[in-house]
Amino acid sequence: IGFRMVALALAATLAAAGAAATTPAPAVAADGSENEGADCQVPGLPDAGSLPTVSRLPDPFTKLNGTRVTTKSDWRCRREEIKRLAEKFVYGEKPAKPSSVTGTVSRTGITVNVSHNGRTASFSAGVDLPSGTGPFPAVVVLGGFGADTAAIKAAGAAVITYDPLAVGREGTPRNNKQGAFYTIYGANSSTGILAAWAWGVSRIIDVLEQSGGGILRSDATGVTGCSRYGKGAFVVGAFDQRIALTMPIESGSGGVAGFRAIQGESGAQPLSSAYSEQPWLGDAFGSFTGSPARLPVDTHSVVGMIAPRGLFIMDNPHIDWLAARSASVAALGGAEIYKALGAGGNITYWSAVQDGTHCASRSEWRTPLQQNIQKFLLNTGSYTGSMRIAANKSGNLAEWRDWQTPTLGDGDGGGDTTPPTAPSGLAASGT
Ligand code: MCU
Repeated sequence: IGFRMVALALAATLAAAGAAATTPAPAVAADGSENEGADCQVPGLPDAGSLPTVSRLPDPFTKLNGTRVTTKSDWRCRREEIKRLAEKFVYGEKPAKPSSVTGTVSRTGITVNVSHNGRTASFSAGVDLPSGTGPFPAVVVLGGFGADTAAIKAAGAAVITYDPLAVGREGTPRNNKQGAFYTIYGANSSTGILAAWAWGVSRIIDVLEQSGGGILRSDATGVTGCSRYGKGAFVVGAFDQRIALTMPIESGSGGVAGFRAIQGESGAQPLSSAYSEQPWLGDAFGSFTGSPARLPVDTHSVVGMIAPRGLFIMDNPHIDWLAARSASVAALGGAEIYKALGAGGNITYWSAVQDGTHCASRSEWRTPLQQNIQKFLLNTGSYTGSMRIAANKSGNLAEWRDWQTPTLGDGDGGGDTTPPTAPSGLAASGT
């Protein structure tokens, strides 16, 4: 194809985008940042010892000062509270961008060099481009199994092959954690390896942003992975608002599954097991494995950290250990946050699948996977998310909450008559 054809195709695309006033902006942070609430004034967090027991899902809409979120724009700083609580009690702190991040992007790979406080570390990732002319959106695939990379590429997105273990190793004791993250922040950091993996993906996006975007776009990144890497994909998406599409697969205990619900789900991996099997969760989570009802945040609120961005949760209802019923509770609870933000169509939960093999490639997911990529990474199509919950692992949200979902105004705090002033992006695309 010559330049002229590309130019014509581009012009046609732009014209189509201009004509379709309903075409949503990519669902990323309004300001394009990793964490847009970093400047929020958050009251002091509670101490672990003074947390009340709350047997149902804590109300995600009640702020630390006891008042409730009333407008969509209030969610920005409520999200920041949830982020800090989730760091303090569940995952450990995910530090902000280090003082120096450099690297390269080629058609086959990405290198990342980080230095901070006199310490340096490097890691790399693979790039596998789809056919066609770039620049391409990309899906970061954690680990080497369970993700349908052929379907991702056929949908028009590149695959970034990321080995999380280079950034946060498994098989280490909690007081001697290893990998690039711990080279920078110390082997006795209390941050768990899921947050370390998330930090690594954020540094890859930093490099994409600096690369000029000739090969891979930095404003259209997705993430996926299965099992332990599904736990990782969930945390990656929750902790970086530059991720437009989060797709955890069979993430189980320590992933999407609600911590409170796991306690009563027959056969589900107990929290004590997930905490001790690997240093996935932060060290502070150790005091909650027997009493998750003391946690001020549960995973429905972590789902809410992803809202209103694209979220496609895939689960396997055939293996009890994978805690799919508890994940459905978290997805249903988190979907209430999406609805309140006017983005109910941006979340999909799908556990109604035939094949019971762990991390199998499933034909049922191929089409919705591609539709999610089209909607959130390519900005095309008219996909609307939904709940496809396997009957044998279907949680009942009504049993898990005593709060109602508020009708949030569009305003900046001055009532619901003021139109939103955010430049782009935060605009809910599910309506
Ligand atoms: C679902 O993810 C984990 C699970 O939590 C572990 O108990 C098990 O050992 O491994 C699963 C996994 O990552 O399988 C690939």
